[in-house]
Amino acid sequence: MTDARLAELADRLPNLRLLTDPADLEHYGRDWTRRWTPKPLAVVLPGDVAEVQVIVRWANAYGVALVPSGGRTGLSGGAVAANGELVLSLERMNRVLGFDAVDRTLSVQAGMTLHAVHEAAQSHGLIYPVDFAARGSCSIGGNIATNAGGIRVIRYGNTREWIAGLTVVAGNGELLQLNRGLIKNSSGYDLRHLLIGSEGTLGVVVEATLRLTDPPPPSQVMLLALPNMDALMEVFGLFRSRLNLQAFEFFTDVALKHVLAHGAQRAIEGEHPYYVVTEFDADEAAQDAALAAFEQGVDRGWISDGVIAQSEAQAAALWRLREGITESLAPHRPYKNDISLRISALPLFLHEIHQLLGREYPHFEVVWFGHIGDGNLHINVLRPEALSDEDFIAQCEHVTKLLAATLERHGGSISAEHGIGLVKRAYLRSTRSEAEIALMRGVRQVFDPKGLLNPGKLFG
Ligand code: 2HG
Ligand code: ZN
Repeated sequence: MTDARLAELADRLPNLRLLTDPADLEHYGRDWTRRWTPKPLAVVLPGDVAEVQVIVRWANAYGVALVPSGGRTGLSGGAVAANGELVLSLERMNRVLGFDAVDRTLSVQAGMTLHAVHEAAQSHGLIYPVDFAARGSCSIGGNIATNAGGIRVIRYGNTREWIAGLTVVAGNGELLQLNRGLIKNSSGYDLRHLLIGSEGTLGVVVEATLRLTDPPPPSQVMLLALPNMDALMEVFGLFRSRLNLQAFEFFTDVALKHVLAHGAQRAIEGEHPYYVVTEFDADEAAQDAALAAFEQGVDRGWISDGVIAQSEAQAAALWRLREGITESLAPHRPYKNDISLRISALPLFLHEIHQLLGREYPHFEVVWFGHIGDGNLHINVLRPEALSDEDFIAQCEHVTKLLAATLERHGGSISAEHGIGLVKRAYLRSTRSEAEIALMRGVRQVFDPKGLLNPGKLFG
């Protein structure tokens, strides 16, 4: 080993997996953004908490920056290592630590995938309800680091709601047990909630105690075609007032075009500018209510067409139309926006932003989709083939400035669920005041005095 510091770390931890092969550096140094060239110093894959502590203390001794790393499915560059950092991958720490039937909690290591967490919960007849398309690859630690949301937030809330306790290695290597699974705990600052959404800048989440809940009643999935954007909010109001919604997601005809080209199956014929996939509790009364809501939507001109899944396979096919969008757009190297507003602010905002994007992006294909029931829009701008990445991003950044200013006026957020990472750090000020940012920096300083945890992320 040429690097004496790494050699010393390897000496101290004989069982540590340490990778320096160029292919590994590339693999572990990037996330789904694909915008930065990975350039980590090395990759370590500790096998337990004690090893993580030794690594963090070693990093402090040598002033080496660390990038905590989960499934690297992030879309904001939060797990990118492009500046000689040591990637600290939690991949090997992927076990269930315990289930408590009385507390209804599942304790897990941070490297477990979300899918494995779902399966573990299910094996006890319960669910961990946070869910989204990257479930097979993303890690629960990464979910916690970004307070991940997804497709069930409308019913169950974000990751934050489901974290009963966290075990964290702070920036100085100290081990913290935060909240210890308690439901009620009025004993001062709740540091657990500071860690959730901190994007690896305050500590390394090594273990989590997750709250589980009962599975939902049987549900039904419906796909609706809508004639315009105003109808979207009207139909949402209508369905929410009549049904117990589990999900209410939207996408445009442009998104549909891509997802169909990627192998999904068309479920509604004809041209329609907007679509909704909704899932709701479906006892007999609810089925009647759904039909009544659908008919009322049609009568008012808000719904042009619709199908209701008749089988689990058809429900999965309808969901694929929504969940397959990100993957279908990936070859176009999209510039991603992940914004949120109060639902009440959405109608006015949608009109303003529609005009803004129409004016500023006349030559780019713009794909709208997202969790409209949570006030969360994903606006993906596709790179025309003739344009270099650099020019494309520069043009998009110009529009993001305008978008951020509009969001600020409407009291929205520049990141709803993907995090700030590297991608959105220049726009943090549109969502957080100077005073808030100063406090956030102060908190970071306390947890990680040398600023070695994920430097450059979140604040820039
Ligand atoms: C989703 O909702 C994910 O599908 C990804 O948050 C969104 O690709 C995106 O912009
Ligand atoms: Zn999303």
